[in-house]
Amino acid sequence: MFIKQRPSWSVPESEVTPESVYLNRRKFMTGAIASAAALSIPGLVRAEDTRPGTVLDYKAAPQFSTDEKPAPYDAITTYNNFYEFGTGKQDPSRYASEMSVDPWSVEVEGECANPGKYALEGLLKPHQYQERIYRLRCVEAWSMVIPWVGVPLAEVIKRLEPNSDAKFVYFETLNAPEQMRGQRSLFSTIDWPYREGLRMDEAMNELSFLAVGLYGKTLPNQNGAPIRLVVPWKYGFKSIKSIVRIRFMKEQPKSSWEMIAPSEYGFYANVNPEVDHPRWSQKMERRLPSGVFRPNWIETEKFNGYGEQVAGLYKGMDLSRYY
Ligand SMILES: Nc1nc2c(c(=O)[nH]1)N[C@H]1C(S)=C(S)[C@@H](COP(=O)(O)O)O[C@H]1N2
Ligand SMILES: [Mo]
Repeated sequence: MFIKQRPSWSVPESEVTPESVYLNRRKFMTGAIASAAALSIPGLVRAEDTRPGTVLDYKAAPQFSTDEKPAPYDAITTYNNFYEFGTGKQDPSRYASEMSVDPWSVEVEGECANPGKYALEGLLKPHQYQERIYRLRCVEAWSMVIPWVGVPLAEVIKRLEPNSDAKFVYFETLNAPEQMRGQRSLFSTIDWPYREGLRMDEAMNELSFLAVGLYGKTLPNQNGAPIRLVVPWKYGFKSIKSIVRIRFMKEQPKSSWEMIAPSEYGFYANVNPEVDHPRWSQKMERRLPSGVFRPNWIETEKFNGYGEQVAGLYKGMDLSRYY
């Protein structure tokens, strides 16, 4: 299911934002050239160098990337939802360093030919990393543009060889109360571990992505290190972080937010401005960091603007019923 033509939301490589152009070119600079560049643009280089994480080797995937300007690194890494570390937007950046992400393994189970415990490196090794600049639209009506690095979920799934009974893929986040203070909280509404799932054809869609990095380096813990899902046409809560389990299933799994409030957060959770959340409108969104104030709100697009790629998955389904 690969795109032959450039979709409407993509841009030629020459037009991507200055920062990602810079980050991509950086990979081809060596020795003297790099230090000359460092001298001429010290601010930019210094800002880049202070970012934690390991530099990743990746190819830009402009055919899967928006031309909208990515949010600054600081916004992406200090305004987060990761309830394992608390419900405040700053809690994950404060406390996610208490989680240990190396070594990391992922348990693969259920309806497939290759179950087992995979070291993260083994799961990812055969794949070439891509950079994809996606919009992320939270159900709370804020959004950001984020330059992810990772691999298409479909590529990883193919190697695990799901059988014909595998109709859904289920994911689980790390369950480690000693490392995750939100899991120790008496006020937590989530029945840990955090769980999510996709229908098999959604998981195999070319947009479904397993991210291991952002802005060219390994993911900060607060963004779901070392491996998290990104499904850009669905509300952000589907994009489960810090994955330790992948299970192929016959039956539709229950996701965490669906377990808490099925009338507010459904299994499908496709971004849809026509269907309001029971407690607020989904017509507009606050694109961060600039969109905080009402005059700067923007209109939310159906499927978060990715309808060309995914609308076909839902033919014949009444999307107002499958929130
Ligand atoms: N394990 C886990 N994954 C999670 C969450 C969470 O609380 N726990 N929050 C979700 C929500 S509501 C959103 S909007 C996105 C936010 O991703 P970001 O913080 O990297 O922007 O992560 C999703 N993945
Ligand atoms: Mo969210």
